[in-house]
Amino acid sequence: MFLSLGSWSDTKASNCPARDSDASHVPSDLTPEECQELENIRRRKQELLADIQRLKDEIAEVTNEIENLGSTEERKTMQRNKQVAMGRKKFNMDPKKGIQFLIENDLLKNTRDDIAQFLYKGEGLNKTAIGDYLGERDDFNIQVLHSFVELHEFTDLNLVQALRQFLWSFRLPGEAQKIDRMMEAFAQRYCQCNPGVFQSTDTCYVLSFAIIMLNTSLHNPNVKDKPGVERFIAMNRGINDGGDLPEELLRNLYESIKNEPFKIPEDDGNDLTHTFFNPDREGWLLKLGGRVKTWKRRWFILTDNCLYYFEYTTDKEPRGIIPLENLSIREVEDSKKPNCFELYIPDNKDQVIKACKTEADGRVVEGNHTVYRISAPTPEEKEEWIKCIKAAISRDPFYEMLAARKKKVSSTKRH
Ligand code: 4IP
Repeated sequence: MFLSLGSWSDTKASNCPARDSDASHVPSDLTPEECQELENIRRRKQELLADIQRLKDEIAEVTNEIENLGSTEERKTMQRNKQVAMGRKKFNMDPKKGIQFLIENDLLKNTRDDIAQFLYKGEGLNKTAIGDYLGERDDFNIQVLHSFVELHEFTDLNLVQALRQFLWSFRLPGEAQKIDRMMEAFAQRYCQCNPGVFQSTDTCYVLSFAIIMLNTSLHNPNVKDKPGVERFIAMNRGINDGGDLPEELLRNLYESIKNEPFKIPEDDGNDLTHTFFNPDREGWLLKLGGRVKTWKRRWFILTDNCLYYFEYTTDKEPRGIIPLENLSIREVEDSKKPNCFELYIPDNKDQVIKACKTEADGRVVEGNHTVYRISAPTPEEKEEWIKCIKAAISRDPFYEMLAARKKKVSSTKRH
């Protein structure tokens, strides 16, 4: 017999337990057995209802948990992104502190490879800051530098292509020691990826610089004397451990740079161009002629270990160029002009100083000076000029380093 749970309207048996709870729906003419069965059904119904309620509660609980879980994850991700952004900002202001912050907050693993990867991806990072971090002398930073360089793939790229990639991944710092370390690492990696192209890492290093300087000479508007390919080839004679590099290779590299200058990350005006061409000092000075002793007012620019002088500040071509290599500077008294100093060759008072000047007819000729006597407008300016020229003469570690390597690769005998 089937009884619809909600359709009982009466009950006959007053002792029927089903009546207690649902009296108005229990038919009155039920037998005790039917009544018992009804009671069982009623219990099952209640149990089922309880089960349904429990399930509903459980579903609600789980749904709630899922919802909470979602928002916690989201919150966590948001929090993490926020911290990463903060870490990047810190890195851009102070690379070491930024890295430390990211490590302390479990956003970056403290291993050379993870940090190198982070810098290589470079997302949101300032390329000057990357260059500063990679250029640090600290042992760990040097290890990171090597891991960073190893992330670059140079196989089958020519040296210019590899340099393009490398110099775009961060900004080469202005400091000579840093440049040296980074270019050394670059040269090692290039030679590792391209065995047999160069006799030694030093050759690759020296040629890399020859290319960087060529890039400056060809594309910096301040440089008037644009070297041709023959000069570039001549400049690089003997650098392959005493032997010459294949001319075709040099021609290709020259053409590549000529057609497309290096793209160097710019953000604070401290790029390679500035490293080589930022004037150390400039200003008006009086200069005494070499053979004909006339004083001329000239605009002097001290830069790139050279002293240039111009007739007017706006002149594009200098009247004269005095390379400061091997020269010394001293204060002198002059009967006609105040605040004088002289550039001279130490221990050789009769030798003419290596310099060039432009004649009135436009010809470029060698200078005739055994000394360059110069008068500054004030004693203070004299002091400043002497200080800056001394600094330019004595402290040029980068050129010294490069010269030393060049000497090394040029003097090595090939077997
Ligand atoms: C010239 O005198 C100028 O002083 C030149 O200076 C100087 O050349 C010449 O030296 C000197 O003869 P005049 O103009 O009176 O002829 P600038 O070139 O700045 O005009 P330097 O070598 O100093 O540039 P000598 O050595 O060429 O005589």
